[in-house]
Amino acid sequence: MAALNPLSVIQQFYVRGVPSETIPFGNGHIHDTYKVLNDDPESPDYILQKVNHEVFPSIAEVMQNIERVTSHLRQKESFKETTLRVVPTVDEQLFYTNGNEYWRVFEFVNGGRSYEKASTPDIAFEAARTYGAFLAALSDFSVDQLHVTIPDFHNMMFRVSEFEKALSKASDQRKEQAFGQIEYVKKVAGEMCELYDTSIANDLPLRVTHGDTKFNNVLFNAKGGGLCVIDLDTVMPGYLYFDIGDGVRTGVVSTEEDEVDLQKVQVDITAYKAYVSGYINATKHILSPLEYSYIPKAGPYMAFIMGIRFLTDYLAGDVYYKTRYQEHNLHRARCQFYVCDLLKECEPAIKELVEKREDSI
Ligand code: ADP
Ligand code: GN1
Ligand code: MG
Repeated sequence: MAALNPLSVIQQFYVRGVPSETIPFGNGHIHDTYKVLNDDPESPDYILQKVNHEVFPSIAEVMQNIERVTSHLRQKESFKETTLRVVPTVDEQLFYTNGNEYWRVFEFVNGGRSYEKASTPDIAFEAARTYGAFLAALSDFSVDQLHVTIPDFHNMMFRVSEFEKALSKASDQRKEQAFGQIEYVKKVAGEMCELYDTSIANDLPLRVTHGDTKFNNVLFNAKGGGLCVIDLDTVMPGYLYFDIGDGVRTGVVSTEEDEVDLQKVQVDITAYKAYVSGYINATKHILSPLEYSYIPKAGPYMAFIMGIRFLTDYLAGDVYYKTRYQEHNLHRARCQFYVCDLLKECEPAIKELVEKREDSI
């Protein structure tokens, strides 16, 4: 079946004005994203996405979750104007499919821009405050209303077992290339699984989490204020430390997540503290003492889980993430394991910060 043309797909949606051009947009690893320009200045631009059906087996469930969560948020005064808006199809569906491709449209958040990382501590604070406010605003939304769009997404035991499966089937060449990273997993996986285990054993509250709080999934306004949280495909029941950790590993580190020159990879501890402070600022009215105690380990946990996912994909032959070259997933894994170690070194400083904050409430 021939691939659909984005400009013809947009006609399937209930859009206003005169959509005239589609431009590939953003740095996502999963979907194909386009900005749709509108020739009518009175009508909005749009975001059009060809959704990855391999990664998300049920697009209907993904879209139902997004619709439920955004409708809930819009009932709250401070989220009315700043919540992602799904544009339905002309026949009032949440997505369009020809049976082979799956497409959806959002209103473009005007004036919204994303950052790959925190350029200043204020930006770190704001991103975290925005994600924290999102989580807090969903604390009165029952997790039972959500479909689990990717089961066991941040379950470390599951990720380790997927890694072991991929390792047992990997080519000798890929195993040799990844020798150092495989050894790293063998060394660190135990303590990471234990952390996940204790969250279950300790009954850490299951919350409605975003699930993919990469720094670039928050849009900012021109003054550097957090505006809107995007990329809601993985809003699922989860632990709060998943959301804090993903923001930390992407936002307060000096390089992209796939940096090859590890000497360039550094943690900005001031931005790190600002990130944690911003998150606590927005969530302190709902945080339990036990949740506070997991915050210092959130960054290392999420860096490790991303590292093991990238490594698993490398060993499996690059079947999940978009890659630009053959060793891309390996370089991502290598960088994330390095970040994991750097973030572990920061644990005492973050623990001290968290304990002080907790005392002051
Ligand atoms: P992926 O899951 O592939 O990361 P995203 O949904 O995060 O896809 O979209 C990719 C990029 O497109 C984002 O990083 C952001 O820059 C931009 N984007 C997505 N949705 C919007 C929106 N509603 N308004 C403005 N920009 C958006
Ligand atoms: C993917 O879609 P994007 O690029 O925001 C992935 C995340 C990873 C991230 C790593 C559904 O996120 O879990 O953290 O890449 N999303 C999915 O960059 O797997
Ligand atoms: Mg994204």
